[in-house]
Amino acid sequence: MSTHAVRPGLVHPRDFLETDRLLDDQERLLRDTVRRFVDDKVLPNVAEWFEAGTYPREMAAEMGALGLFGMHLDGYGCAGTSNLEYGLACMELEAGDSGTRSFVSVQGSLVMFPIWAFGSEEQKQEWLPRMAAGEVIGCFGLTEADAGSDPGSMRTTARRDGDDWVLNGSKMWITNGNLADVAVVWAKAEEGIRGFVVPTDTPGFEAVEIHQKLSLRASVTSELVLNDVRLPAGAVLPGVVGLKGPLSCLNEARFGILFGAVGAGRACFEAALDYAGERVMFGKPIASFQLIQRQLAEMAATVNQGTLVSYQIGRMKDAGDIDPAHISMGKFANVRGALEVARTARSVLGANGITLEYPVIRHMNNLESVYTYEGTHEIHTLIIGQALTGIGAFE
Ligand code: TGC
Ligand code: FAD
Repeated sequence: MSTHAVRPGLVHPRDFLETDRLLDDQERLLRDTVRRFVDDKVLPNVAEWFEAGTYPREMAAEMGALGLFGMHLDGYGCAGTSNLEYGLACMELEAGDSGTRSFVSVQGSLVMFPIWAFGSEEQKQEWLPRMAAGEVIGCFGLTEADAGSDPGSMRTTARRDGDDWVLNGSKMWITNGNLADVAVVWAKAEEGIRGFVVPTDTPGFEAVEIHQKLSLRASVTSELVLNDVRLPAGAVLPGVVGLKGPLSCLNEARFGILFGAVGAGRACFEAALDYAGERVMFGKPIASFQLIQRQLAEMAATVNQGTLVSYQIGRMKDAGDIDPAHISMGKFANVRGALEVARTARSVLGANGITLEYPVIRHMNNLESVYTYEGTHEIHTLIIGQALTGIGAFE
């Protein structure tokens, strides 16, 4: 029996499909707490950081106090939230700026996660509680100048010398490299790729900041140079050998990114919606023109679709029922969608769309990096293609 419940006037423009209803009270509380943090601590300052090309180290303690680092891990000072809650936090952080979400992704998913999953008890005790608190900052060195999409072709080596390990090589495009106290570095040993926990004050380790970026400017990016970096036997992550080590970390970070991108897209859509209502041209708000309404409708649909995709992938990960290709599908669809939304919103804002007074071009430029890092759009296309056909087309 039909309930005849379809009535006009029920739409909330900022949550068209009532995705809020899909969350429980605890999830909404966490999301709202992170949203307030972003409103208070990120949004008032981020244009300045972006223009200066810096990220303040003090933010680490603030985010640590909020329990944002390694938040979906258990024990060792970590908050032990669900995966969906971690995703919701990323969504809010990236609605502020991709650089802030990146900071949290790298710290929690790329540095704490491998220590938590593959580290010795000593490594966990030594690093995780201080990283969770934001007292110690980490970075993750996988990519090299000539080994980006194909990290298996890395040239950085790890050689045994008695009980010690000696690392040589370099890593490129490393988020937080110059801020980090510790680096998880992946290197080729005789038995295969191994992960090493490297204090950044170890002799032979150098971080060189990369300048002149026009994307992710409110985030520090560096080259790491490893010149005969001598480490004790206890520096190697004992629990994993091979490329699956770093790739498992990427699953965690890509999961956060597929939520985060929706946050950035949502911020752009909301800026465009507000602007269209206020901006008067030809004697009317531009929101009254059909072409602008079409752009708003496209953006709203993309943001709502992305939110639904995120929540579904979050629930799948919490159920322990997820393949890396599911995460790739989310990253592929949501980052592409967010970039389309950002470019559309930029156009709705006209000339105002190119300044840092509004968040839109900052998000748009950031999303160009998000499209490339953590597996380029093309690499995720191929991961999905392989899952669909059973045929790998990477080479
Ligand atoms: P392939 O032969 O397919 O696999 C090698 C081994 O790894 C296993 N594996 C995975 N394990 C866990 N999670 C995954 N997602 C996995 N994908 C593959 C696989 O089963 C195999 O295990 P085993 O036991 O048989 O040895 O590897 P391939 O060399 O053909 O590469 C596949 C490819 C291209 C998909 C992979 O290399 C890739 O994902 N490339 C993209 C590299 C990338 O994403 N780099 C990101 C660097 S970090 C970063 O960008 C941080 S940005 C800052 C921020 O997050 O904000
Ligand atoms: P390439 O691999 O050279 O790709 C160039 C182009 O070729 C892309 O369009 C790509 O999709 C395409 N391509 C490559 N292979 C194929 C193929 N088989 N089929 C079809 N097309 C293909 N890395 C880290 O390890 N740690 C970090 O903290 C980190 N932070 C980053 C921060 C920023 C701001 C940026 C921009 C990057 C960061 N990266 C980091 C590096 C990032 O992961 C790499 O840039 C990314 O994996 C792509 O590698 P690449 O830039 O060498 O591009």
